[in-house]
Amino acid sequence: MHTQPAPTPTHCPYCALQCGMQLTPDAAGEGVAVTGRADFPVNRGALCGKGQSAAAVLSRGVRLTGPLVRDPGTGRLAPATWEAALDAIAGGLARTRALHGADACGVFGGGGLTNEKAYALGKFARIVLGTSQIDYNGRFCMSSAAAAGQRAFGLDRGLPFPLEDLPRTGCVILVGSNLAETMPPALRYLTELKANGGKLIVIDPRRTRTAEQADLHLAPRPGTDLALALGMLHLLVAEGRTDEAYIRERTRGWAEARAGVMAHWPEYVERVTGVPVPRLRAAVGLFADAETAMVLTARGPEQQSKGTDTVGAWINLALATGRPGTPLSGYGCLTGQGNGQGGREHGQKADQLPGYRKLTDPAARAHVAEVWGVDPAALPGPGRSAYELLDALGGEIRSLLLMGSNPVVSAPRAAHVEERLRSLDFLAVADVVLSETAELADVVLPVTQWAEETGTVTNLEGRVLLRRRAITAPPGVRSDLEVLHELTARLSPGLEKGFPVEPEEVFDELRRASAGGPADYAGISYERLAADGGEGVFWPCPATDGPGTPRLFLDRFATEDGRARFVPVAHRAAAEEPDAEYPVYLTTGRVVAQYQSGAQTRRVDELNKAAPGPFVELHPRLAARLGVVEGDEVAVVSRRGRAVAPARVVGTIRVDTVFMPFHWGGAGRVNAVTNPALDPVSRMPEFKVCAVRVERVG
Ligand SMILES: Nc1nc2c(c(=O)[nH]1)N[C@H]1C(S)=C(S)[C@@H](COP(=O)(O)OP(=O)(O)OC[C@H]3O[C@@H](n4cnc5c(=O)[nH]c(N)nc54)[C@H](O)[C@@H]3O)O[C@H]1N2
Ligand SMILES: Nc1nc2c(c(=O)[nH]1)N[C@H]1C(S)=C(S)[C@@H](COP(=O)(O)OP(=O)(O)OC[C@H]3O[C@@H](n4cnc5c(=O)[nH]c(N)nc54)[C@H](O)[C@@H]3O)O[C@H]1N2
Ligand code: SF4
Ligand SMILES: [Mo]
Repeated sequence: MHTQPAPTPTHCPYCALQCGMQLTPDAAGEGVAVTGRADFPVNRGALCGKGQSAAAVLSRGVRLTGPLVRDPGTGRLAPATWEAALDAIAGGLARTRALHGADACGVFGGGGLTNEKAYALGKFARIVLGTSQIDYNGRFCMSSAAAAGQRAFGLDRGLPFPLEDLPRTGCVILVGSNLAETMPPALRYLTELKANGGKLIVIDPRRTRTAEQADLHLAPRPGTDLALALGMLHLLVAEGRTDEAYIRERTRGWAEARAGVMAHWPEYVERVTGVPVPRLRAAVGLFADAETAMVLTARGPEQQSKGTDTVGAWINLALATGRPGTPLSGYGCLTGQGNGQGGREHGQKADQLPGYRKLTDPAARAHVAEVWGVDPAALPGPGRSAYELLDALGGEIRSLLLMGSNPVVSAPRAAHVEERLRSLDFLAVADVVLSETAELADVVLPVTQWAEETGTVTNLEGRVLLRRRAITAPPGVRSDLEVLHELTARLSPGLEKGFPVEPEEVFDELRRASAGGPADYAGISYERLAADGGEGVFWPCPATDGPGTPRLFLDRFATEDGRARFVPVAHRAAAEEPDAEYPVYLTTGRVVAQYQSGAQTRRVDELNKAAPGPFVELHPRLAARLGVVEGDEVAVVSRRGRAVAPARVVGTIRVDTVFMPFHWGGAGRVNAVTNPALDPVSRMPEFKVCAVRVERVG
């Protein structure tokens, strides 16, 4: 087997920080040693335990090494050849299309896929299958922040500034981010902020490891961030601390937004959020006193059925104090998945074409159709959002191709989603491991992993990075790009030339497709990414001889008139509030040692040792009321289902709230309980708040 002798600089397979790492192949050429790359500015050599142990998933014991096809006799998945597996998928999709029409074929992608894969997957859905029914797990992730950013600034890029700006600002409000556990190397930026005299405010119903770093921690009821932001804005107005010159010169819509906060008296906001008035005032003081300041949101305020308006309210607060588009200040969203940013720009989203273009925009359709060599009229329109697509499986959607997600564990109302997946005529899953979702498939394709393939990803700062192949994949494994090429050759012979298997060729086409769009990659080439010292290039970057754009909006916003928009928003209750039958709030999230649905990290011994299984975090007073002590098995029950896990009794959570991580399937699957109520704009499900009953088991 051929291996590259020298260490290869690349990036982590997991979260959106995309820490730089160095891979050194072992003697057998089957594994790699991982070390942090000190020359990469985002992590400067630091890695969390997941990144450190990522190579374990490359080993043969835990990964898929050959295709599997369900045997009609035994009903079990059995080894098959690639030819047989690809023929079966092409046959399944073609049958569905012939019987029920193109829109009966669904495609589901992921924010972990490289830009090249996300691009090819969207193109495959639209021009090979001809279906409008494609969406991806990023809908569950940052779609509310993306929608709010579009509305306010005319553009969505997670952070409009590099992380290196963070320690030099005066005050950071971190809304619903537990980055000490979800992006550990980024904690350094907060430590440096404080060392420089900057203030940190953390807003989270739990006193997390991140909140422990804060100068001020506010612990609102889950789902009430919108009222909290309006309450802070009310106080700013009342105290005359808004930036009127900035508002006049750089924004529109202030009068209406201002009128909307007048009813949000501090005492009212205290009643809604549970945050005492003096603490609300203290937060306003810290934020308004700071010369420069940032508001950063993550999944806490975003994964709500009003996530778009909630982020809108935080953006309004930032705008009213003159922050966005000024140095060392602004609003940003901490994107989550490895390619959460790029994954939302290049066409695997239901309403979108590459370059962050809109599928409904005739000029965008014409541009992309020309690059793809098809008639613009042949491009389907927008399809269903992720949860709606999963909910339609077995109904209007009869066959599904899934690449890069494990919705049996990660989708809201997961037992229902699992039942929908089982009711399909045909399910194909491409994955690196046999995930809970792959277990349900008719055909499973084993694909190459990060260390075995080259591709680009765009991190949470909008920094486009080159991930390089360091080792050769095992023989039975092929890349996602090869899968799409082979399926195209079977479904639409001739079109496969438009689906090259070389990532660089795909990227060069992506550059042309994105040229002139909001997320313009035209000036970014593999050559440039390899030669730039590995620091990456920030989009938009229209010209090969021009720089990228680390800082957005300094001169103007991306709206037609260059001004940001205040959007008037009003607080509303969560889709499901506690009542006599279901008296407690459930919120959900992550722990440091597991990643997402756990499909990859639950296969790594040292991570399992650190985080062996699910748990229910509850306050000692709630525990006492329920007669529960540490370690007791408790059931968390909602109108949709139940999850059972041991109790963790902690003083760091609100008395009215329990918390569960979502990394496990089986009896402890918290998504059996969560509410699929959707945000009307972003179609984001309400992962962060629903009403439950907690019971001692046995
Ligand atoms: N270890 C680890 N790291 C990861 C991931 C992982 O699975 N594991 N996933 C990656 C991905 S894809 C993502 S999206 C990011 C997510 O990163 P984060 O957003 O930091 O992660 P979460 O734990 O989902 O949520 C953050 C916090 O929101 C709080 N919260 C709950 N409800 C509310 C609410 O109503 N309001 C507010 N203000 N806060 C609330 C929770 O208590 C939690 O501490 O992490 C990335 N990094
Ligand atoms: N209750 C609750 N539920 C949540 C959340 C929450 O906070 N609370 N957060 C939501 C969020 S933010 C997210 S992002 C989702 C994530 O949830 P999922 O979409 O399930 O994400 P992963 O577990 O990362 O699944 C990725 C799958 O793709 C595989 N894979 C990895 N790389 C590749 C590749 O290159 N090609 C292919 N073909 N497969 C690959 C992995 O092995 C894994 O099986 O979960 C959401 N669900
Ligand atoms: S913080 Fe994220 S990118 Fe960095 S090593 Fe950990 S999982 Fe990988
Ligand atoms: Mo995410």
